[in-house]
Amino acid sequence: MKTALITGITGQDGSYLAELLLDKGYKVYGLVRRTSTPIMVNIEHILDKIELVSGDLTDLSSLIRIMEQIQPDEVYNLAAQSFVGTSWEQPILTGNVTGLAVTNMLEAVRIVKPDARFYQASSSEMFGKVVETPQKETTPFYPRSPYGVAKVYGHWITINYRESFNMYACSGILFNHESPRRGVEFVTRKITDAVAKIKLGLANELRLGNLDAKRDWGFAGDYVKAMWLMLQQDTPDDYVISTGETHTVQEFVEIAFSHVGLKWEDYVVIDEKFVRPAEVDLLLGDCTKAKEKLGWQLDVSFEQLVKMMVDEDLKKYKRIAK
Ligand code: NDP
Ligand code: GDR
Repeated sequence: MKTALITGITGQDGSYLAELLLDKGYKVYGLVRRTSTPIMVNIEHILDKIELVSGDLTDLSSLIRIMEQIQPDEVYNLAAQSFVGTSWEQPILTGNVTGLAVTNMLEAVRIVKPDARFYQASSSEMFGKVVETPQKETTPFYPRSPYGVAKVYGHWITINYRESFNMYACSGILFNHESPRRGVEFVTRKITDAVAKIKLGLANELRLGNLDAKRDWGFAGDYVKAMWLMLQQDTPDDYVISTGETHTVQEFVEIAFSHVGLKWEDYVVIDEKFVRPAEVDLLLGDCTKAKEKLGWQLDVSFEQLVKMMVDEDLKKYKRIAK
């Protein structure tokens, strides 16, 4: 039986990855940080099948202790301050957790279990300002937020440990991926949550920022399969994971509202508060390498994703109303 450690297990991706690894017969450990009120909503249904270990990405001693205890075959580093908007409000924390702490994880692996395979959650935010489209593994980075800058650090330190210490370390450059488990501050879930509330008479408007931004949005359940595949190859490498389609925030809004028979123009209000100091205008990924070398493929389309998220939020609010 293989053993895996997932950091960020309480998040969207951590929960889907834990399910995938359990299905494959892994013993799954999840790193969780201490909070006054633990929020386990994404992993509640698998709590009896996984083991949680207490630590923090910024605390190397806790990571070393955990690595010694678990001796994992695979380490998936998904933990991060992952919200781009917050990265302007907390740039130093974001730099510490999303950037520098990747070195803590790599050091813990190098010191305790150097033959463990390591996955780093890199991001299309590293591409930032449009230099080339579609964006692929060789496209130069031009990050546009403290979050993007921190991810570039995490990306390169992962490559550096691979090259310096011959570690099996991979970086997945994942484009936006969403699901009903997405945090409600991210635009997709913010939209589907509001659409459900409006439909059920629980809200009457949705305040958004830039509707023109374009994103390459996929389904998180499809993307965690690529993480696993990256750690099963003969040699470690970096891969772009994307759908190869781009859509504006407005298109997402249109589909979500029309799915419940409403006109978006009647409810959406533009609020400058949600416009960012610097924007990433266009993300569109070319994942040819992942398709060819990993045999990775998508199952859920953009339209299916939007509808799935709206339907789940509708179900949630109907349940609460009962
Ligand atoms: P989430 O925000 O849903 O999850 C982030 C996780 O990190 C949570 O489990 C959180 O724990 C944990 N975490 C935050 N700070 C610390 C810390 N100091 N120590 C330990 N754990 C911590 O993110 P996603 O699941 O969406 O994304 C997973 C990873 O992939 C992130 O690194 C993200 O930046 C990256 N990524 C995501 C993309 C996407 O579209 N979803 C695209 C590209 C990259 P807690 O519950 O305690 O807050
Ligand atoms: P992003 O995701 O920044 O791409 O990062 P987010 O959903 O926050 O924003 C997407 C786009 O929507 C625009 N937007 C708004 N965004 C939010 N959150 N709220 C709004 O009201 C709003 N109105 C318009 C944004 O300006 C932006 O252009 C996500 C995260 O998961 C990162 O961790 C990950 O690395 C990248 O995707 C790839």
